[in-house]
Amino acid sequence: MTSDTTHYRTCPLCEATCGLELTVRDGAVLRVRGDRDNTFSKGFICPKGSVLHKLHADPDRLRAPIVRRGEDPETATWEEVSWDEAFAVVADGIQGVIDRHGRYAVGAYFGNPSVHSLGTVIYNRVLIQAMASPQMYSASTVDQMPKHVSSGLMFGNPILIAVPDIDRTDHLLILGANPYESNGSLATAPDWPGRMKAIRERGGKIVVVDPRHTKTAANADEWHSIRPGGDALLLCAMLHVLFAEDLIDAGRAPGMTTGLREIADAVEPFAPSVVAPRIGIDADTITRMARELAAAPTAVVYGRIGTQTVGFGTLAAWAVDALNLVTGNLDSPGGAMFPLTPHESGRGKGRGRGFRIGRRHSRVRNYPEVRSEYPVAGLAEEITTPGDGQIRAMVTVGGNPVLSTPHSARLDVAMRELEFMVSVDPYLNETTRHANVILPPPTALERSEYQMAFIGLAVRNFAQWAPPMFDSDCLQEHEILGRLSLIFTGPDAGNDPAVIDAMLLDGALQSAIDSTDSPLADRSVDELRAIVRTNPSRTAIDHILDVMIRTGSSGDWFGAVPDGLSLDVFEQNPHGIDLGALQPRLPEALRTESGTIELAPQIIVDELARLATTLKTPIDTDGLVLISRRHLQSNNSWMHNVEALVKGKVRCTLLVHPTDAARLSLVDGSDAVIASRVGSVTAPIEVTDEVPVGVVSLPHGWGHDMAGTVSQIASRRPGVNSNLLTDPELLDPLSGNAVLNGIPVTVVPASPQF
Ligand SMILES: Nc1nc2c(c(=O)[nH]1)N[C@H]1C(S)=C(S)[C@@H](COP(=O)(O)OP(=O)(O)OC[C@H]3O[C@@H](n4cnc5c(=O)[nH]c(N)nc54)[C@H](O)[C@@H]3O)O[C@H]1N2
Ligand SMILES: Nc1nc2c(c(=O)[nH]1)N[C@H]1C(S)=C(S)[C@@H](COP(=O)(O)OP(=O)(O)OC[C@H]3O[C@@H](n4cnc5c(=O)[nH]c(N)nc54)[C@H](O)[C@@H]3O)O[C@H]1N2
Ligand code: SF4
Ligand SMILES: [Mo]
Repeated sequence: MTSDTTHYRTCPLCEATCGLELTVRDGAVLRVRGDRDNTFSKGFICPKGSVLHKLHADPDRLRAPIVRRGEDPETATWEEVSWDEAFAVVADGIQGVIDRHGRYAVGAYFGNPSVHSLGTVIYNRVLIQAMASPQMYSASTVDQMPKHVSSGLMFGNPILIAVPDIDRTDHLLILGANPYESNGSLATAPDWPGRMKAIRERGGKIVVVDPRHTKTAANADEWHSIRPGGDALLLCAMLHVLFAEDLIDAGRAPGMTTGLREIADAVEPFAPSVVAPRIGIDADTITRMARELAAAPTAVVYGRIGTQTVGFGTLAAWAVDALNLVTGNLDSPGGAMFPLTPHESGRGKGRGRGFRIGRRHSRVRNYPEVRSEYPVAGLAEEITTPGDGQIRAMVTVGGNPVLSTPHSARLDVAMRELEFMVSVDPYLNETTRHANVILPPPTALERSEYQMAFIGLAVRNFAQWAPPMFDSDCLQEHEILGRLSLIFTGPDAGNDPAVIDAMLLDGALQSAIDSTDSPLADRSVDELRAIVRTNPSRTAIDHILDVMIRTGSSGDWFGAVPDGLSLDVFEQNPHGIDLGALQPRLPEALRTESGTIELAPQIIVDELARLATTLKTPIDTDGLVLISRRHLQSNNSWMHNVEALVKGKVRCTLLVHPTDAARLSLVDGSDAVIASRVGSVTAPIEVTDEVPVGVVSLPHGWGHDMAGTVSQIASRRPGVNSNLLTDPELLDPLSGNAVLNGIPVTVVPASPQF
């Protein structure tokens, strides 16, 4: 007789952090359901979460390190090796490149899942430090970098991001986000649909700005189709209305804010009547949107990827917070608020060193550094352009830039030129086929789960931790990164990553002991380390997390605070711990030099002037532009190998408006060639009035027909890679973020229609 066991943990696949209930029988997961008792998600789950165990069981997933034999990634064979052998090959390869070309010749790319795994969130930093190379890249520059820059400039801290308090707001203005499919981003909330419904049920209003009539738009009170790339203009016009009509109410913020007057002047050129013809939303509507925002008891503007992956992305990200501020809704319930996690202290003096970009510049294109990274759109040319500092080796961690970054055909070719590459990844895919060695991490069921990055973006203060459910054949991801770090530190560092674990653990303890008014002032690192390590089943990463939580905002401070939190308390609360609604955190959380919210940093004022100059160019609404889209059953590029998620109707289609279809002789269901400045793809047409005239849409993350990859299911429905069309020379200059929306394209039938 076998008995089922039940396990609770957080789904790590997207930002929503849903609680899952997994039933295990005979060592295998029988069923995954939403955990009804989860204090945050209350049973919500999406189709991806319910197949988490299928990723675990996927026969194509790597379970041991593999080493490539053969030069050509399309025809190479791969050999399974032991972990020690794999690291020996990596050490040789990396050391060789460093000896020949210096350490700046080694670059790294960190992808999206590396932000969803506790091991990588903490140990990526160690690896980056050990590499000591300026050639750092990540998925941030095809995603949210504009928001980091605007937060950095305004609040002094690029990771202090204001999230919409959707559970308490009366008025939600959403731009460039489609949480009905994405389940939300930079606004962690399980069950966005349910929370949006609740806004309307309590008499609130939802307005959506999106070129496409998305499912989110269909569930709102109003939808306004905007021309791709138009959000900065729209938001500046709304600011213009508020200043012109004297509707400014800085709420809690007036004494904390500088730069209001400068912004009043800087938005002067953006009258709704001037902006309207450029964005496709009429002047009266713009004016009404601004007035309604000001009049609502509480209101919040929320802008996401559609507003940020465009040429004025940072300005749009800034304008979102500026509107929240000048309507009295920043740091205020029902507005945009700053989460407080249990793993950070939450204390602060309310000022700091501020935030800078451009402390150095990239080698080939002179792009400014942002958060110690360069734009991934420029990665290929850093590999192919000869000269000092040319990238000759790469490390990739949880990323698939050959599908996910602009003009990816060029990166695919560039990666062939590398002298060495190592990837930390569970799949042999479009990117990792270029690696010499692939080091697979454990699955989400084989590691501790704590969504460190995303609980810091949650619309409620909440956290959940769970231990591994299964043993792994793989090293834990922090051990993999630890050993990679030691390779960069040099042969003398040995190969036992326990040295790094101890350094991080002792460092965390020491800084807690040294913190102002620390209840631990008379305790020693040795004593506390011994306490943390008493539980033998926990890994090094759990020990570090335990210290962060015990000495964090709700911690037990090793007994000094009764009823405080520790990992033990999390273990006793498998459905997660609710820490209440978001609370005002300003001015303490500010890190600007002035100790104020800096509404008008010079960089922003200059960028507003640059935006104003676009008002003088002739209006060009001819031609087609391409935008991206997400589907509930995809997750960027890497979950198309699960049958349950890809079966049914083909999803990688080009959406075209009936008028454009008729004009261009495009027939629903037939193939068309879509071409941009940099490339072309052939995809099936889907005629729909979901997209407006002049706009076409392809999803990203497809194109699984490259030779040399292993994905039996994905390769049967490969789709096409939309990033063969995106242009690497189109960037948001302040953040280096790629432009992924509003790409000029032409579309013609694949075979002429007569
Ligand atoms: N199912 C699923 N969920 C996911 C992901 C996934 O791939 N699949 N990916 C995850 C990741 S990594 C992220 S970052 C998040 C992203 O989450 P979201 O930001 O919600 O992303 P999208 O669903 O792509 O929605 C972006 C919307 O912007 C619109 N848009 C395009 N151009 C413009 C423009 O110029 N202005 C405006 N106002 N709108 C525009 C698009 O039509 C689209 O509806 O989703 C996460 N969740
Ligand atoms: N045109 C267009 N392009 C886009 C977007 C768009 O909207 N339009 N969206 C962009 C956005 S928001 C993002 S975030 C990027 C994503 O870009 P990337 O992060 O580069 O790509 P992913 O598809 O998320 O690839 C994830 C990789 O991580 C691996 N992986 C999965 N789980 C783990 C794990 O636990 N550990 C490790 N080490 N690896 C793991 C997978 O096998 C896969 O190789 O794509 C961007 N590209
Ligand atoms: S919405 Fe996101 S976190 Fe929730 S089950 Fe789906 S993939 Fe997982
Ligand atoms: Mo993303």
